[in-house]
Amino acid sequence: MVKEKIEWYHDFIDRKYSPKKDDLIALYYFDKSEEVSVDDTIGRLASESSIGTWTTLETLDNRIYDMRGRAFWNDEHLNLVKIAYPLILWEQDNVPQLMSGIAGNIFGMKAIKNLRLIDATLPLEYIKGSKGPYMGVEAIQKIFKKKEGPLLACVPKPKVGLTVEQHCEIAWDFWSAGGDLVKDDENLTSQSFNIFEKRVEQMAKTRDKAENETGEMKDALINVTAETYEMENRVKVIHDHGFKYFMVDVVTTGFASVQTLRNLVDDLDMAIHAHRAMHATFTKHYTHGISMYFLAKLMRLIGVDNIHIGTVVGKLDSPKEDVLDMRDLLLNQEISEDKGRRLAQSWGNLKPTLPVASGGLHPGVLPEVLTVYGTTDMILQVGGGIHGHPEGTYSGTKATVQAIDAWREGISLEEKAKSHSELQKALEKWGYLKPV
Ligand code: CAP
Ligand code: MG
Repeated sequence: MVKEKIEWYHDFIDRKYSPKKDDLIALYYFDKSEEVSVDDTIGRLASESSIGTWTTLETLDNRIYDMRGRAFWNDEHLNLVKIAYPLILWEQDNVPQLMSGIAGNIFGMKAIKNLRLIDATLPLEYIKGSKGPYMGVEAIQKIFKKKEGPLLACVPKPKVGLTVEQHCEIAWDFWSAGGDLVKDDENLTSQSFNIFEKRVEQMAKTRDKAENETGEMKDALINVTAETYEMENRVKVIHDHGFKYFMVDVVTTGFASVQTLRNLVDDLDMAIHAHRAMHATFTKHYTHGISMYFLAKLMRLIGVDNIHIGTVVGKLDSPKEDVLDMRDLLLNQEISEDKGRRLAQSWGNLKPTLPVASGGLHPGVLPEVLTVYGTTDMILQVGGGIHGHPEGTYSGTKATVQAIDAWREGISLEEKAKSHSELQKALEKWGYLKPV
């Protein structure tokens, strides 16, 4: 008796295949288990992420066979593989569905010890179905009426625990000293000590007062993170109080929620600030998980207007090359391939997303951050580095603005500090410290 073929993983390898313009191409790093070969591994990846399962099927026909993913390139030394997927596999404007394929079951396969989704080229035909940012970089002019950035944001600290009154006092000090955006912390939502609706109401009054006093436009990144219907309600509350921005924790709430919120903003004429809390659970180790780069790509695709991408010098992990790659990904329309780090990407008509540098910043490191970023199309967020100033939030904000001015004027912080006591005091406390 001839033994029937049990599995068909090698059908998913085709090194002669040249991808079509409309194929979606994913780039993975993998560590295989000892029992399988490289081809067994990449075949499994292409199979389980597209049409296959562990065995041959009597239900397969030629039409479906043609829809399979094809591992068409791999590098045995670097453990990299590229897989091409026909467009028909993917539903446009459905990021959860995309991730259930290219970042789904394959991560759990016994044959694969480690797996990292580094990037995927999303074909224009696929991108066409997505909205992209509603405002993005345009928020600088549209909301704040400024010619150029950076915008300055500040998160009241302690992270949680402040009452609405304390929160708004801090907001007042920050706004009146020259700041643009008061940001909620990622774990501040609507707790007993600081109820969401009350915060929004008081913040709106404080904003109006600050706008009158300074003649500048002020806004806030109030956190709507919650159950999805509740988030929709919260966005509407924020909108009804005249804010142009809201914030959401995009990883903890999930892709579907972010898409739902994005669908609201065209009518509300609002921008979305994406906080990435929890991303490091799957982005931090380079041999496993999903890259922050690809997460940032998905967020521009869905259409957040701002997203945190790191500081290089601050308290949270953010290697310079990663930050610069993400800056370019968010701000440019055409991205070229860099072997093993990123794939080519065209963004078509999708607007750019504003990158946000945040985490452990203070006046002494701001010029370096601005120089690394090399653009004013960005947001600087400073929390502890403002409220930890020896004279408090008002002077801390002044010192921060002075540090940014010094960078603009091309003079050193010491030079600027000679005539600006707030900056002088900030430098006395922190110097050029890079927090760990
Ligand atoms: C920064 C921050 C932000 C992080 C997020 C915090 O506060 O509010 O959430 O920057 O990280 O809670 O740590 P500080 P990332 O300014 O006081 O450090 O930007 O890397 O996503
Ligand atoms: Mg925070």
